[in-house]
Amino acid sequence: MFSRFFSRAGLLAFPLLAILLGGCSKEDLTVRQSTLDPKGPVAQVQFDVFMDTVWLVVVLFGLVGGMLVYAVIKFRSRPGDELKPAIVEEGHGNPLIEIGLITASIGSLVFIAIPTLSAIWYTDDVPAESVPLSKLSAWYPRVEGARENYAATVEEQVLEVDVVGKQWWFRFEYPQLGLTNDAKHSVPNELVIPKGKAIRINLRSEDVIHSFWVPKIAGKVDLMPGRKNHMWIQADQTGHYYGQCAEFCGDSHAYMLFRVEVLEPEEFAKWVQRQKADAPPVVAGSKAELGKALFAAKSCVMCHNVGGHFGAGAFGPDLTHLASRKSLAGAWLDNRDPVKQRALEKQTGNTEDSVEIDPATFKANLIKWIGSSGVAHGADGKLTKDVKPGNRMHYYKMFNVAGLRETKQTFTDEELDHLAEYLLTLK
Ligand code: HEC
Ligand SMILES: [Cu+2]
Repeated sequence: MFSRFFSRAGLLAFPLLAILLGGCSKEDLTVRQSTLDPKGPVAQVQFDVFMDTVWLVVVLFGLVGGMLVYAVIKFRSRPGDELKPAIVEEGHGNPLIEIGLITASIGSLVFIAIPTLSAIWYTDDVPAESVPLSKLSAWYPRVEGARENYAATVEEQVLEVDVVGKQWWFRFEYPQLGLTNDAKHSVPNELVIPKGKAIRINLRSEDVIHSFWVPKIAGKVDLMPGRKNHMWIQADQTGHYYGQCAEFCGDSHAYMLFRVEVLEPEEFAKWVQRQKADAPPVVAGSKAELGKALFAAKSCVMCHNVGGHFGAGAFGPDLTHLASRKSLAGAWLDNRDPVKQRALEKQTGNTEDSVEIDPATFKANLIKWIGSSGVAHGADGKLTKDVKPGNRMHYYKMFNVAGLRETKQTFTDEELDHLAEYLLTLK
């Protein structure tokens, strides 16, 4: 009875497998976060090591599987076997085969070890041969007296980016270019880099262990509290790339994403200038002006910096240029029109192509994010669902008049609307 059950289950397994494998279409192999579609030298080297291993394993599988099939056929039971003695003569093995197998195993290990070790050395730090073309003086002219200038002492260095992991978002700083958290010019969630240049990445964490991973460009190295790690990256195609924290780091780990925007070097220089600009003043009498007042009244200022408007907050992401970013809240919410974006990716077959930000989607995301404190808000009074469980904006414990309390805020629909209108002016 059981065997019949299993044979039926076996029959069922085939269509199930077919459905599962249906997910592996060619189109889906070039998805946004695919290590099989390298777009830079580090990812390429990592892909090559992977393929070396795959081919070796294919050969081993063929050899071992072939032997097995051969043995099964050659030594299958035949009529008359029952007359033969049940116990065959004991043997002591074949020394030639044993030595051969040991040598082949060592050979396979060495075959994998050589590319693996050389890849580990290659990916550790910017290789000397990449420095001449990538050092700052080679592509980012030093303009005496300009605000976006860098110090003469670093012109022989490649661009460095400090990546700081926080529960649950990434902060990027460019110390050589003056874009740092201390200078109130840090860049959250979207790393911007110039195309074709090797960049040194310094990794650290302000809380628990995280991991930096942009599958098409490079990965993964951990961000550790109390320890500095480093790696290097280079992207050889412009576009919008998708990254992810790759080390479990708590409740919202799965929502801790980030993006990488790869620009032509001239565009990158312009972007640096824009990052240093203050937010524009709000128009008098506008909804944005009401939103700005709410931003101060609702304690947003305690955690967020808005250059030129408010300057105290450093705990949460810098919002000075929020409205210029394609994603929100650790890149979990996308500020583009999802239908248009998907259509573009289908049309060009390239997930790095990106449509522009869609203001309506952006606004809806802002309202969803700010209002999602898990407490009642708005006219219907229903509990809202958390966009990111346990996130440090809605569940951060801080002192207020009543003692150590979680900062749960309630908002009316109108207040959310005004806050969103204000934030959308922060280009
Ligand atoms: C206790 C500190 C804290 C307070 C107060 C706070 N935030 Fe935040 N905010 C954060 C943190 C931390 C994040 C990042 C959360 C994440 O992505 O996991 C964040 C994220 C955001 C983001 C998304 C930023 C981005 O680049 O993706 C916006 C927008 C935002 N907050 C607006 C507000 C507004 C508006 C208020 C006031 C109603 C507010 N915040 C109050 C800490 C705070
Ligand atoms: Cu993480």
